[in-house]
Amino acid sequence: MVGKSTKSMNLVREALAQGLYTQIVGRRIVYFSRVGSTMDEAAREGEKGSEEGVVVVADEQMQGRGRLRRKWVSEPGNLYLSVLLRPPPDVLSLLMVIAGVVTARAIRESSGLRVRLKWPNDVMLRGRKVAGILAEGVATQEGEGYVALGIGINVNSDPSHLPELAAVATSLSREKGVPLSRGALLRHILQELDHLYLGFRRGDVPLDEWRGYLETLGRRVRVAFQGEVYQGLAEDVDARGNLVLRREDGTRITLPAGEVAYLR
Ligand code: BT5
Repeated sequence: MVGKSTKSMNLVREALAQGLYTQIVGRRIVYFSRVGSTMDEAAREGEKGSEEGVVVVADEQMQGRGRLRRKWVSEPGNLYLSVLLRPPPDVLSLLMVIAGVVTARAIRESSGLRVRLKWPNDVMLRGRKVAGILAEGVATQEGEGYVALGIGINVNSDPSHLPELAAVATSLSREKGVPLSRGALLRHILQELDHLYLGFRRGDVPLDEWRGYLETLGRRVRVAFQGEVYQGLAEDVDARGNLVLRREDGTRITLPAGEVAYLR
């Protein structure tokens, strides 16, 4: 069952036009034409005890964010959403796996474009970042913790007019050459997320599909993590989504997160 949103708006109306077939994700959709960050709004829903599956979507964010307080440029024309989930504790890295697969599938289904993933959370199209994923969790002793799972996708507005993003960012429409429907993309995201999240609650994680999207594997990389820099071959990911790095001296290290730079 999908609840009705409280305001009328094109993006959500378009997403729901053909029906939304989900059990959890999108039970309720909260829409903002402009918001600080959908992450904060999803967290607000989490704090007030809302059921999981609430989706917060915005046309524009004034304080869109990435990891480590970095900025996520959030102009109108793109898709910004956060989903409130209440998974078991300690699964943030697995939710990143799910969100990566969801994003890759939804982009392909709605545009035909095939993205790759740069471990852990960058969604890449022809070597440039087209989307980002962010999971923020709050654990409580009473077991009422929650996760806000955020996805930002450059759909019709290409942030590469900004000097700092010119070389590294792109949008779906720029790569496709035509404007794309944000509503259709949103619908695919919600349906794929619902499907994979239901599977996840039964213990299924689409690790092999995720591996297949990961452009990072098999490459020589430098990874910055918590003030240290590690260098080596990105050999594999383990069952929790951690990166397995084989260092030049042959030893292996497993990294749960970090900033990857490719080496030649
Ligand atoms: C991410 O962080 O990639 C996660 C981005 C998550 C954004 C969504 S939008 C909906 C929800 N609400 C929020 O406030 N956030 C989530 P990170 O790996 O830290 O990447 C951030 C870096 O990506 C920045 O430092 C820039 O270099 C680059 N960047 C910023 N805006 C971009 C954009 N629109 N497109 C491509 N790259 C961008």
